[in-house]
Amino acid sequence: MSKIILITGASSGFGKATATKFAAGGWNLILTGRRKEKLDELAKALEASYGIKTLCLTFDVQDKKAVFDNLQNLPTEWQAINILVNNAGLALGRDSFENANLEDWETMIDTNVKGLLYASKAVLPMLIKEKGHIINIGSTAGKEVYKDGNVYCASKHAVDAISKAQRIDLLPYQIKVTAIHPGAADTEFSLVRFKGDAEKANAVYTGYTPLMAEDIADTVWYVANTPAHVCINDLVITCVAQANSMYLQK
Ligand code: NDP
Ligand code: 8X3
Repeated sequence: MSKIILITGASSGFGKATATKFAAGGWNLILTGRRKEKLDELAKALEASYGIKTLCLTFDVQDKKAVFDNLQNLPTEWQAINILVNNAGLALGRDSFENANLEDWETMIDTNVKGLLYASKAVLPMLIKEKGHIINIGSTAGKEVYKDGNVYCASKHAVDAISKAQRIDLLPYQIKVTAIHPGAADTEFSLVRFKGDAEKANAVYTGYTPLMAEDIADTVWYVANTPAHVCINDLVITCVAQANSMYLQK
């Protein structure tokens, strides 16, 4: 029987590439995000190409009720979830502490931290049953704080801490918990961060070869396919031009 992976934030970037990678490997997919058309389009294409099954769920991970209503009322055939990828997330703005926007801060905390907690809690009983795997997408921003990164960095440090906590507290259930921390990757991330300013967003990725979404999908695939007794706990991945959050050679 095909295995099931649930990916939050599957409508673009890492989530979309991960969905494609796992579909090619014969997995059935639960795809979530806010943009229904993007999810439906992806699901249709992957079903046609790989003959797998998909379930698209449209909700905002900031909305606690919506997360639990959707994930705790899955059709029976979708409840045996083997992997949860907590990927939905964003940065908003890149401003110094005194200039940063409070609403941006709240959205980042509500999405990157609270959304990840809600999804993990909602899916946990199913993961326990399957002895499953939680894969949290952190960031190099969760390893070192960089200038004007303040609350985005804090939210990803929280992802790092929550991943460690999950690994400890869920030990009795033999659940694997992996945190993947990517550096700069060319997705819609910077377009969202700079609120649609394509020039600013493109500038983030010029002058070097950044990671691509597929690099992270390959990494998710790798950590998901280790032997049953092996858990990759924590993995930092950058392009060759980047050493960490602060050093990038253009
Ligand atoms: P994208 O902007 O391409 O994708 C983000 C995904 O998250 C989209 O599918 C979006 O779907 C979803 N999402 C955002 N907010 C919400 C929300 N409130 N509710 C539900 N879904 C949401 O960026 P990436 O693929 O790059 O980002 C994926 C993850 O990787 C994020 O957690 C990001 O912080 C992290 N990351 C990114 C790096 C990069 O340089 N690109 C590096 C390190 C980490 P929709 O808009 O349809 O809701
Ligand atoms: C995304 C990478 O460097 O913009 O997490 O923080 S960075």
